[in-house]
Amino acid sequence: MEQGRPVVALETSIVGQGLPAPHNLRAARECEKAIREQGAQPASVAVLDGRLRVGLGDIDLERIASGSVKVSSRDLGPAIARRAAGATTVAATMRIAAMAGVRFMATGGIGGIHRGHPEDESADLGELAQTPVAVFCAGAKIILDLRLTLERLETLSVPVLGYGVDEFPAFYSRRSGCRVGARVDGVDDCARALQAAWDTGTRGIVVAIPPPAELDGAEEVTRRAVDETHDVSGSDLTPRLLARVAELSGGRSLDLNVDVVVNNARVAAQVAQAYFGFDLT
Ligand code: PSU
Ligand code: MN
Repeated sequence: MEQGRPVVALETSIVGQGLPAPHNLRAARECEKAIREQGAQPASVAVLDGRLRVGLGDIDLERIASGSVKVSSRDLGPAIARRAAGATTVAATMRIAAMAGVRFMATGGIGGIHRGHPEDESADLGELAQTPVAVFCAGAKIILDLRLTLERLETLSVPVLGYGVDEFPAFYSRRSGCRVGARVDGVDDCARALQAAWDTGTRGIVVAIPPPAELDGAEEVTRRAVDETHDVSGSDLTPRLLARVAELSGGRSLDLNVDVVVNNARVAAQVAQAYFGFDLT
């Protein structure tokens, strides 16, 4: 940051809980590489040894991969106090990134409101309402109720920018049937929209990027996974659903998942470069 290089934060709940080995570490390493290739600085975020960490080494990533607790915003205090190895969700990563002055982060998909369980709403949405970080993602997985999730983001006044698209992507699919709030075309247009939004009091922003490839039958597989996890609640639900989608798709969802996250990381780095290239006075 001192050198004026744009920093892109990465969440680690995808490494600790979202993806199984070896896909989890591959996703983390390839995201970091993609960000570096754009001339930006990756900073994976976690809670380790009682400290908030912005920027991890490979050994740290391996610790997260080999056994960590899922840490959302409200879990930060207990995780620090207990010196837990904490893998941060989008919400916790945003909070920590903002504390370090980092405004860009990438992930696969944001959390949201669960299908058939509108009372189960990810803390990612509330964090977006209050923390000034742009979250680059492929929308949200169709394990969620995308329509309700977007309604909630509108209520919370969180901009949802479609990156070259009018439709909100559904992670494994370019189509969701739901419109984004506004469309941006290309790196400069996106960077200007972010700057103008932050200048006018906006805090969190969702930049929704269509996936580079699609998973056939994603909707069907998701329906089954949702049906089979009715007994699961709380923070276990998202990891359980993701694991079941992976099983039911014969592992096809996993490689695509890595490609999606890496693509989002690359776009985040490109937009961060453009943003820091502007005359910010
Ligand atoms: N969506 C994915 N993969 C993930 C997650 C979401 O496709 O790994 C993770 C992110 O870290 C997100 C979290 O912030 O799940 C949301 O969990 P919850 O619904 O418990 O807030
Ligand atoms: Mn939840």
